[in-house]
Amino acid sequence: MPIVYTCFCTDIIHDGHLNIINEAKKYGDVIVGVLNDKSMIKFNKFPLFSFEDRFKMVQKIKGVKQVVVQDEIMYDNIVSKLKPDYIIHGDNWKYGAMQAIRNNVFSLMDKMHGKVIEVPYTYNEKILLLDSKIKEKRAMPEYRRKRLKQLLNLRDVVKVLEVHNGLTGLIVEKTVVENNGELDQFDAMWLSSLCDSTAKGKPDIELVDMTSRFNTVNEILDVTTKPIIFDGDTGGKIEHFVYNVRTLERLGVSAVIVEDKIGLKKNSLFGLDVEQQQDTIEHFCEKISAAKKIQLTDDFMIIARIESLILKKGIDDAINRANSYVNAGADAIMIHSKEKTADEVFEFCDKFRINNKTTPLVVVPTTYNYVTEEQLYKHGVNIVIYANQLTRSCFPAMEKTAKDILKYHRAKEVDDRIMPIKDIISLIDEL
Ligand code: SPV
Ligand code: MG
Repeated sequence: MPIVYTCFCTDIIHDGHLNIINEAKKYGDVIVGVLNDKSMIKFNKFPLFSFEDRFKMVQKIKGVKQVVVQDEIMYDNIVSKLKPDYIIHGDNWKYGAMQAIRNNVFSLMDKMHGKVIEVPYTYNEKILLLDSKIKEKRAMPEYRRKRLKQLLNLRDVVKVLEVHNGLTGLIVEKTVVENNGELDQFDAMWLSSLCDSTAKGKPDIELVDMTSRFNTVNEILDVTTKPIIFDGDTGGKIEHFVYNVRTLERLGVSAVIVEDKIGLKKNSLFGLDVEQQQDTIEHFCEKISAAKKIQLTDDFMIIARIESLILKKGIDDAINRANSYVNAGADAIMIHSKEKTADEVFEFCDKFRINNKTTPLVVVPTTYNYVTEEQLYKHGVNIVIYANQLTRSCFPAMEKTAKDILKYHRAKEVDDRIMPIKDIISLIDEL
């Protein structure tokens, strides 16, 4: 019997999948691949259920002869292993980033003299409802909150991009690119205090109060499913910080990063140009322990941010602090630097990793932006935060538009470089 292969990348089986199986049966023995977790993530579909459960779910479908694991988004390995006569897929892969998969399958099957069957994607009320229910589930606090810890197990480097409102949240949520035959996307969102303040026209000095910051969080939670790392600045008074940790955890935020400074906080990128004071190790450890004590779930992370390199206190001070903060209960360490090279960050990470192989390391390569995620990974980094790039890209674009409308006394000249209204509307999902 000829072999008909299809791959499922789903948490639920609906009429659309059953339709594919029924079509597939007409051509031969049906083998279904279940995409593994690591690949599901690159596909922008964070699995709600374990791989084992998803595998069993497919095994139960009538008409499926065999279920296998597909461990790459692209089909090269699975095709060379199974040598299918047919590959069958819904025709929805003709659009967006999935076109890369379609091209890959067509070229592989061409070489093998196999055939690709495209079935019209089944859209009906029931399927749309199921899809949106799954999406809603991913947005629920109990699923979203633990996702950062899950990602740390699934990803070499967890990639995080700055957000400061619903729209930037949607960009992080939905942007998927094809690069060198791979699909990729951001894993999580960084709710930067710098960008949240800047969006409100305010300086980054803990002036925007927590009520306002939580409003931003809620705005983003409302339209996204990806995990949030909240920039908690200094955390303020310990007695206040614990309340804010409780709120963040309840909302479904995955982590708070709290920095070891006290007094009037200024943005770290000012370095020694402004007066900034580092907290004592003892007091900051107290802050970390108090937050860990108040936490209710195992999902939430308290990440301790070390400002020693910003304040030119040296690597040894940073390492000493990192070890103390981990002992006080910190779930991860963020090491910040405003140098143009990554040298001091690499040195810190290498030294830290001599005695600590497991505590996740977080970096923010704003000034040493030439460094790649892979280079950072080689030095033991687990989370890379692109902390302000969306704010910095929208500001000059908006300013130029404003200037040109003033210059030409009409909007025609700016139209070619701005987003068509139609595209804006399609970015926003309707319920
Ligand atoms: C932020 O994005 O608000 C940060 C990172 O805290 S930095 O601006 O580099 O201090
Ligand atoms: Mg900040």
